[in-house]
Amino acid sequence: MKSGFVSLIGRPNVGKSTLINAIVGKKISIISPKSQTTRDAIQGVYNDDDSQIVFVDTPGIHKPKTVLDKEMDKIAFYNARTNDLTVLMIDASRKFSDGDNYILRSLNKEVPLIIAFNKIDESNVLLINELKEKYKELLPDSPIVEMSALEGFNIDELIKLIKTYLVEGPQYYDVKTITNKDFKFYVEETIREVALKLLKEEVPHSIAVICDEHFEGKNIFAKIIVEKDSQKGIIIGKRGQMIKKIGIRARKQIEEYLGYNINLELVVQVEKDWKNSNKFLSKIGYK
Ligand SMILES: Nc1nc2c(ncn2[C@@H]2O[C@H](COP(=O)(O)OP(=O)(O)OP(=O)(O)O)[C@@H](O)[C@H]2O)c(=O)[nH]1
Ligand SMILES: [Mg+2]
Repeated sequence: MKSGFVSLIGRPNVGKSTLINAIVGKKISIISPKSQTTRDAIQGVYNDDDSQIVFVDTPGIHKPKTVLDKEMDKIAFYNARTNDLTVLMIDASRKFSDGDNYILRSLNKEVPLIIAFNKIDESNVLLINELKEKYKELLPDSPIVEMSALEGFNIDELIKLIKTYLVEGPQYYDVKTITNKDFKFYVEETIREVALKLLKEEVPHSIAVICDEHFEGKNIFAKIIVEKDSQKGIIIGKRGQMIKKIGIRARKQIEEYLGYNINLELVVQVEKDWKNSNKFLSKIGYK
C-alpha cells in the first residue's frame, strides 16, 4: 500500500483543522473563528483501498510574542521538515501579505509541497488569479488545488493529488484508529473550544485546560488556567453564570461523543503569565 505523513501547514485561521476533521469525518481538532486555536500537532488518519495517509494538523504559524507562541511555531516547522509531504494551506479570500512571506522563507525546500487555496467559497476569480500568479512565481514546482474545507469542495481532488506523491510504505495505524490523541486531550480541547466561542478576544487566548487524568467513570474534573486575576472573574462571570454556561456546553458535547451522561466539574486557577513560564509549559507537554 501507499502511505505517508502529510503536514497541514499555514497561517492561523486558514482552515487546517476544518480540513483534517472533514477528511477524518470526526471532530478531532477544535475549530474557531479566532486565530491560534490549534496549539499542538494532531494526527488524523485517512484510509482507502490502497493507501493510508496520516494528516498532521499543526498550529498556525505566526510571529511569536510568548514562549508558547515559539513552541507552537516550532511544532509546525518541525512537522514541515520531517513529514513526507506538506500541504501549505492559504486563505484564498485574503491578499498575499507579510505573514505569508514569513512562512515561505522558513519552509524546508527539500520536502515536496502542494498548495491548497482554501475558502474559495468566500473568494472571487480576480483575487484567486492574483494569488495564483504570486504562488506560481514563488513556488513554481508546487501544484495548486482550489478548495473549500467548510463546504467539502475538492477535498477528493486534494487527496488524489497527495496520493501521486506517496510511495509504498507500511500501514502506520489500524483502520479503526482515527487520531493519535486520547480522551483526556479531547476533553481539554472541547472545553477550550467552548471558551473560545463564548468569551471575547484576548481572554480565550489566555486559557489552558488541564483535565485530571485519573478521572473515574462518569466524573470528570478539569482546571481552566488563566494568566491574570482579572481573567478569573471574567471566566466565572456574574454569579458564576459564565463558568456554568461553559460547563454545560462542554458536558453536552462530551456526552454526545461518549454516548452516555457524565458529571463535569470545572474550576478556574490563575497561573501568572503561564505562556512565558517554561516550568508550566513543560507541565502541559511543551518543551
Ligand atoms: N468560508 C469558509 N470558511 C472556512 C473554510 N474552512 C474553514 N473556515 C472557517 O475558518 C475559521 C478557522 O478555521 P480553523 O479550521 O479553526 O482554522 P485553522 O487554520 O485550524 O486555525 P489555527 O488553529 O488558529 O491555526 C473557522 O471559522 C472555520 O469555520 C472554508 O473553506 N470556507
Ligand atoms: Mg487549527
